[in-house]
Amino acid sequence: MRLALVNTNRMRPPIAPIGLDYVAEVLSAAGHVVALLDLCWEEDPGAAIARFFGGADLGLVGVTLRNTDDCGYTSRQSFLPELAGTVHTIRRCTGALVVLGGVGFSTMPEEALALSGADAGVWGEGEFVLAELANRIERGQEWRDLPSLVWRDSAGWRRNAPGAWPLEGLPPMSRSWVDNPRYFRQGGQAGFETKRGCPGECVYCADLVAKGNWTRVRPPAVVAEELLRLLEQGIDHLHTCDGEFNLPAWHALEVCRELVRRGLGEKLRWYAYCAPAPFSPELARAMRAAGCVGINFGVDNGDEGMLRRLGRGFAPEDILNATRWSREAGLAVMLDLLLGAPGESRDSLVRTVELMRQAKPDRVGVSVGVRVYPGTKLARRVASAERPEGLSGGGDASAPLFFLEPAVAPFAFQLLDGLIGDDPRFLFFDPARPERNYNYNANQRLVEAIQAGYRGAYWDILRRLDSPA
Ligand code: B12
Repeated sequence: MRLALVNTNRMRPPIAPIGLDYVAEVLSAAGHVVALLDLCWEEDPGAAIARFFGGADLGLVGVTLRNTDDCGYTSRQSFLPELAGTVHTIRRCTGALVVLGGVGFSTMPEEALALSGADAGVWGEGEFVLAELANRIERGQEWRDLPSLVWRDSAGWRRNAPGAWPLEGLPPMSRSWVDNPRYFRQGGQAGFETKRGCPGECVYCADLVAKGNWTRVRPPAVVAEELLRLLEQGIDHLHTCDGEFNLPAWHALEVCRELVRRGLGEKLRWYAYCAPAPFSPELARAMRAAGCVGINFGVDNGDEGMLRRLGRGFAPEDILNATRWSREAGLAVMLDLLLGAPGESRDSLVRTVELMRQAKPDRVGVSVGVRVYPGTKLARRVASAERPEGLSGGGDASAPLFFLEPAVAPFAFQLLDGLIGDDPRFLFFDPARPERNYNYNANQRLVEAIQAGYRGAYWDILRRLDSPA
């Protein structure tokens, strides 16, 4: 069957839609003819859609939504209205079935479908379901029973039970469906995935509701082959696209050993998201040997009680150790904070900034105000009758919902400013401070740095801009 895939993410700096790269590969391997429309590169998306779909005879259109919004308490840009506009324009140009997918979509499938008017969606990973959907449509068979499908009948929304597919079943990824070299030139990096799903229990986490809490790992040799395909395209700076690279740690070690065995450690420079535990000096050294140059630890908070309330499985001591071991191994370290969750207090904020200073990372990302996703423990908690205050936004699907602990809301920003002062290691998730902003949505400072030749993780590019070697 002939089908089309559409990328709707137009954020700058641009991040390649690796999900569509993978989905396209699998559809093609299943014998379908795939055309990809990447709206990231189009000045006039409406005209591009009309051009692309004009006269095309298609059986299916897949549309990806990576980000529902930019998740910034101070910026709050939603991409759902734009998605709705794109789906309406596609509908005017083709009668083919329109199916949504993507991690953003999977955080709130019913809302995204209702708002956009698409026919159905696929929750979680898309490769297997979309290929089977195309097969069934081609054969004129019923498809509404497919696993992971979200659809509507007269009784309302239906979410079919998720499927479980071992990733060994994926074909080798050529990474050729998306213009990865162009993304590299303008976005400074490419992504690669070594595993899916995260076993963590963080109360606020979107990954959990969008991908599930069961981990699926990819064979290390397959990961290495994929990195070679990117290297062949001149792409040597990468970022992991796993929830956390070191969960499970044994798999992270195996991937690193495979990259070393293939001599990729000297050819690549990559960055990873990691949890502060389980971590070890051995893993830090293995990652460095495999070409990793920086780790972003999502630590959230430096206060023991807050870490427990957030459902994090580590203690402040683990943050200190992970940072020290990484730096000793020659890795740059970013510690990412998520402040203002239920229970935050003046003391916990002070303790957190103190712990960050004690840890001595290269950069600290300060994000205040927590995005509340439907289906998370946090959503259940803040929506309960005892705790309605602290919420903002959420009036309709395109106004992202946030929580900021009312006990610190009146002074949190000012207190943090005072505690941090002009320490250049601290970045803020705040477009109103362009020189220290690590919200990557419409980040002009990064766009210009990448244009000037900087490559790598964005926090590390910001670090290098501030302290040129
Ligand atoms: C790695 C990562 C980053 C890296 C990207 C590195 C890179 N070079 O790719 C960096 C640090 C740059 C980054 C930045 C941002 N990120 Co980010 N990021 C992630 C992370 C961890 C992985 C994303 C990924 O690529 N996964 C791997 C691919 C293969 O999976 P996938 O895209 O989900 O695709 C699969 C399915 O969704 C599905 N699918 C995809 N498309 C389609 C289409 C159809 C039709 C179908 C049927 C299926 C389908 O099939 C695919 C294969 O199985 C996710 C969390 C997560 N675990 O997914 C957050 C995440 C996507 N990011 C998020 C956010 C908010 C951002 C930023 C907006 C933050 C900011 N304001 O700066 C920016 C946006 C950047 C941009 N230009 O888009 C949020 C989005 C939440 C939301 N509300 O939508 C997430 C979910 C994190 C979170 N928990 O909050 N990010």
